[in-house]
Amino acid sequence: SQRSLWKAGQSFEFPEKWAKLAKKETGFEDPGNQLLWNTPEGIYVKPLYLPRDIDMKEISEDLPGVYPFTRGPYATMYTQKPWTIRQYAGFSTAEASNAFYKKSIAAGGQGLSVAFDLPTHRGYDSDNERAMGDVGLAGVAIDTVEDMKVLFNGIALDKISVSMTMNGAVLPVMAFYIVAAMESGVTPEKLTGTIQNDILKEYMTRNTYIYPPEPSLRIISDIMGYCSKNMPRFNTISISGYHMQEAGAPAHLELGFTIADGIEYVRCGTAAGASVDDLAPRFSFFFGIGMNFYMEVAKLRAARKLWAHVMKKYFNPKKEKSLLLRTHCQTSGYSLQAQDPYNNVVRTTIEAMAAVMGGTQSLHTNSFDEAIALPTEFSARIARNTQLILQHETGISKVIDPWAGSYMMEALTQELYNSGLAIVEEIEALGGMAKAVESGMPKLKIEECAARKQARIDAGLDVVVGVNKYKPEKEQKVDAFIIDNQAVKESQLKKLASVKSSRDQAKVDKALADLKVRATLGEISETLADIFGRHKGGLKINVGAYSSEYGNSDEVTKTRELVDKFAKEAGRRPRILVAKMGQDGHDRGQKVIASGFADLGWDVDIGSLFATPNEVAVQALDADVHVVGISTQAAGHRTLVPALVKELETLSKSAGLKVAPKVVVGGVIPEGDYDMLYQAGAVAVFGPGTQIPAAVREVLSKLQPQ
Ligand code: 3CP
Repeated sequence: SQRSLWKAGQSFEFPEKWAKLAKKETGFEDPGNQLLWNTPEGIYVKPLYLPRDIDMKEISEDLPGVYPFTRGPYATMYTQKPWTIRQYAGFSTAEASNAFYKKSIAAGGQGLSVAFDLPTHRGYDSDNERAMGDVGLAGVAIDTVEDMKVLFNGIALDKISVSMTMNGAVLPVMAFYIVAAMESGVTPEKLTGTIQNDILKEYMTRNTYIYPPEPSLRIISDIMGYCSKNMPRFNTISISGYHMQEAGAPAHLELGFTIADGIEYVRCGTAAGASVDDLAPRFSFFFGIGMNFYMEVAKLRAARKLWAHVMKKYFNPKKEKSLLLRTHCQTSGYSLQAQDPYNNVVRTTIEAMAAVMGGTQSLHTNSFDEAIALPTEFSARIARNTQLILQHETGISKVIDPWAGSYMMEALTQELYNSGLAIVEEIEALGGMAKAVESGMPKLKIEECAARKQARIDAGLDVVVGVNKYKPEKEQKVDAFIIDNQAVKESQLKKLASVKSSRDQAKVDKALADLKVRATLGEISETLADIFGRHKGGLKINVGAYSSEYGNSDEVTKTRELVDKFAKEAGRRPRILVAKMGQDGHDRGQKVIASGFADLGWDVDIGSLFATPNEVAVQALDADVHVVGISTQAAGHRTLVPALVKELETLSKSAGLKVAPKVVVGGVIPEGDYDMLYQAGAVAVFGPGTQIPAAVREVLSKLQPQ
């Protein structure tokens, strides 16, 4: 494959002396160019870097803490204060999460990072019908200020910094946080931490928006404005590329889109009346760190330089702090595998090293079992210890920006800077990121890269150890942490009822408009949704991206033949509805499966995000599909799949159909759930790492042509 890339691609010069030796070793005519690696970023990584690859004039003055901050935002970096170990966590009830936080701090965690459950993100109280499958699963359920007080009980909010990943329901969550702090004696100006508050990337990838873009951006500006006046120690936004990487974006897209998001937020905030120097010093960033080690180190270096340059160019701030890119990083969830899962400890360690060598300010390391379920206490401990070991047992933090001056690292930093800048300029030409998001361009670009990546893995071009090569003979089982969704829901319902019965309802009804009483998260969000409406995401499928990357192998031909045979017998192509249910908005899997099935000959329908089982069943019958494929990433399948099968059966019966559409389920599914899903009526269950042609064949084998 390297040789074919070389033919299509660029050509570089290498020293003759080396080329001769390399030719002898490889037998290649032009070894330097035949060993080039064309990365998903479109960057040609060379086998050998030389002094001529770097521009000494460009880098020789670079110093940490000095504009453009390529070498780090602070002069002394980790030699004085290592990065913050900040593990994203939260599950079930506020009580359970509070106990977990206290234990984590005692065991070496240095800052908190709250994961809210999906109904909280989407502005639903736990008693809402749409919340039924998701309460307390992917994070902690917070309905009221009372829940928030319990969440931080016994934690000094003026000392320990708290990051809250919240975007859609950011108004009630910030209000609850501030009131909970005040009622524990901490005034807003003492609060330290970060609110994610980055709505643009929600429309591109993460999908936990509530309202349409325009009012959402107004909310973001209001929060930034309020915090910069009243909470000077609080970072008012965490501009996030992480979710783009998780959705499939290579480093250059993650970098370019994230910086372009940042520019849009400065514009929004300044348009609302703040000055750039009021806002930008408390902007922070968030990047994902995947397995391409050199590229990820270069990405953080390039990001600091790019932000400093564009801020100066577009806004010319007076304060130097307005030019600083400070960032949190998280190791890649996508790189984790359900197969041979202890390999994930190694993957996470390598990614953590890239984040640290790139100069991150704060870091989350994933637990090895996260491709299977939520972390257990054991796996969370290993994840945290990975960072403690890097901080205490290696000499890594003793040297600032250790890769500086490497021909390769400096060249790669500059190349990523150039491609990031080109994307920023492309977005500017479209009128800024809000307009670009509206056009759907960034989302489609990211989804195309995701389909290509999956095809490369399925075709064995990209090796994933233990998944498509070097598979273990026996599967390694790990304990999965399962949350009892029903129990959490019951406990939340009791607490909600108690808050609702102990307050003056007439006063609440009267005052919900100005939001001054103990309103619940759902009440506040629904009130705003009445005015703003709820946003609906786009439903486009990338056609051709999967098969063009996979190429025409026997496997593809064989699979297509089976699909054609089915079509001939049935009189139509097999048809699948690829759907998502509940409040789980992770749609990388859904989109990749849709592209893959379509490219392998299926008729594919795609379901809206956040559907109820009834809505999916209605769409399936309307479209007369043979099969409904449920993509699940947040554990809601335990409640929602049985409900879907029932709905399909009932609706099919009343429509006079002999058989209901079959149900298959794929995604992050613990082994222990397989039996339960089969018993509920699913005919196939696919874990992460499933090869798409194999899935196509298995699903076909479950269908009778009708
Ligand atoms: C730092 N400081 C120093 C030095 N280093 N002072 C002197 N010498 C040094 N070498 C100072 C800083 O100026 C700062 O003080 C203080 O120490 C803390 O350092 P920091 O760099 O600001 O670090 P931290 O407080 O940890 O803040 C890091 C950032 C923050 C800025 C990135 O925004 C953050 O913590 N973000 C985390 C975001 C997060 O956890 N997100 C979770 C996403 P001053 O404050 O006085 O300047 S989880 C999403 C998962 C996927 C999903 O969405 O589902």
